[in-house]
Amino acid sequence: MIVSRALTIAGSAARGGAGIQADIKTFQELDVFGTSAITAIVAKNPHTGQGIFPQSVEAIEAQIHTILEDIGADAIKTGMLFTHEIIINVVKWIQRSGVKKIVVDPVMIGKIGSALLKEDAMEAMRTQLIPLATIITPNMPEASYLLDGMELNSVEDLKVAAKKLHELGPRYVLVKGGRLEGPAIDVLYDGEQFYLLEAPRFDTIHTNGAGCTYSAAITAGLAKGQAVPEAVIEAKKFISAGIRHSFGFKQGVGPTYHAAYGKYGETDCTVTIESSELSTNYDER
Ligand code: PXL
Repeated sequence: MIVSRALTIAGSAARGGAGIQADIKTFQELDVFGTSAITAIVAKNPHTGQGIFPQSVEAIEAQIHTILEDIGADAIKTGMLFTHEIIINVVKWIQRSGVKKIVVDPVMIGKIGSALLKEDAMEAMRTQLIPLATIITPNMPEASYLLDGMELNSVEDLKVAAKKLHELGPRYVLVKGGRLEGPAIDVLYDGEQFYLLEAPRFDTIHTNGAGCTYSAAITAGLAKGQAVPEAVIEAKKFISAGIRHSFGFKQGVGPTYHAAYGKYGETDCTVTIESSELSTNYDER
């Protein structure tokens, strides 16, 4: 039997909805064997208030080495990397691995505003990791941060941002419009055309880990041999079902429901393809 394999290099979110935990649940739901290298542990100590516990480069290297030696990977996803040192090492290990399907979720800030990337790590993310990516999956604040504070207020702005981010070197860019009003529209760009992915907006605060889950679903699709647009379209359905059926537990922002797509399916997503030539030329703005 052949089972596709995906490796996530990301933070552990002890609450179970985001980070490594979201990735592994998503891989499992999509029938991909998941492995993980934990870069940092995110959980709040009640006595000291410390909320992020980075792992040593040795510990991260040990995990990646063991996984690649014993299991291998058809696709790799990166999530929270936190420091400059971790990023430059992850870049080196990815290059050495020979794995070609790389999903970079440029995690910077959590839903409740916690900094998941140090400021001095930004440049290595932009100039070293992002150029290696098959696809990057920024949300609007992350896209804006990567583009020196560019304001994003509309789907047209998402397209402009996707074009500019494509110049950093990834093969595809997915800018997620979750923070706009109206339907949940994301823009996928491959250098020639835009794919506008539209799903209904659900009225819930429980979206912890939505970005992690979405990019993990893309990674699972790529691991299974899907083309990038196909993987992104299925991932959009996966996360849309997850948000449609999301829930809260005792307190705080609850998780998306990782089993929802498998259990209930999702049909309410549409895709529109546009040539980038026909859309606004951002050089003239
Ligand atoms: O959703 C962003 C995110 C990514 N990675 C880890 C997190 C979070 C948010 O909670 O904890 C480890």
